[in-house]
Amino acid sequence: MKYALLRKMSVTAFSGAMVLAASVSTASAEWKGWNIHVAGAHPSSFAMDKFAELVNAGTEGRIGADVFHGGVLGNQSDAIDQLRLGAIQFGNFNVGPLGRVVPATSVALLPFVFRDVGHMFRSVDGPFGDALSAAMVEEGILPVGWVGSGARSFYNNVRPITEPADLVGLKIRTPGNDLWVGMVQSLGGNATPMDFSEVFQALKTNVLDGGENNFPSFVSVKHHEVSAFLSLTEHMMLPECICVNLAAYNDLSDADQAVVREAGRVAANLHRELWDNDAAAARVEAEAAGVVINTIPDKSAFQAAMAPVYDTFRENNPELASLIDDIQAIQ
Ligand code: GTR
Repeated sequence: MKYALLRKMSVTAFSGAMVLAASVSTASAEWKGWNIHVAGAHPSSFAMDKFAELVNAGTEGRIGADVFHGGVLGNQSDAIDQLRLGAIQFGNFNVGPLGRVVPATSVALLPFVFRDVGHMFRSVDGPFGDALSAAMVEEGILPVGWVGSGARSFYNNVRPITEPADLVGLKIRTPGNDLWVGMVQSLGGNATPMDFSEVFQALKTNVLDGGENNFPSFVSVKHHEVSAFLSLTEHMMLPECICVNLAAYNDLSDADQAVVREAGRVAANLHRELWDNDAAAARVEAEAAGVVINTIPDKSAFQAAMAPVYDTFRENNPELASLIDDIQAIQ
């Protein structure tokens, strides 16, 4: 699917939102916010708090936004459903779990689809991000701020990973998305989909050998305390977004809609500003706890081993295949 078409979808969806906004209610609305990360210990948590703070102040109480940290409102997949149904009004999601309802977002989950974090930001801040936003709006999810989440790498309790063969037979946790499972399987790993909240205990009791994540997430939920090796495969650089229930947004006045969009922009910027320092500090903390970290200077063997994931994706989603080419063409 080409950007032009998706852009058109976006404009249509947004103009629909504008028409609905004509019937404005001034009653105060309670907005529940879902955050998977623990309070005060992850850039996403600070960004979500900032979003709620700005929405509350800017709407002068017409919205009462409250963030529920630590995934207490449910796992990510359920939270996405709840947001679409309007049981919660905002949340921060990553493209992986979103892929179940918005297949276009799974393009950003393909291993090594972004060359580096800068390439990911240029993609998400440009037409590719617009395309994802438009596809999400079609499903009742309005992104108001896109952020990054560094790079994800494998960690485990058996051996350092230096080549794909090192993953053979390891029981590796994945979030819920078939692409993630396929990626681990392409490396010979035993992929085990599991909710984020269950991974710590599963690592501790050796139900899992390992998982994969970025430094802030690895450390904020203490996986570094129950993992021996972290290998910098940096196989995924996932965009994440602060999202709002489209219907709740449509119920707002034009002025309050502007407050929500601006809060999303500021909160996303805060997340981007905090990320690098937080990731560096988390890495230091992991090393101090004894996690042995190894780099992988040449990742081409991993890229080659994961190539079948692309073939399967293109076969299953022919209408999305051009988005892969479009990302790869971005300099
Ligand atoms: C984190 C991400 C979460 C969630 C989690 C996981 O890095 O921010 O949205 O996807 O990883 O592994 O489940």
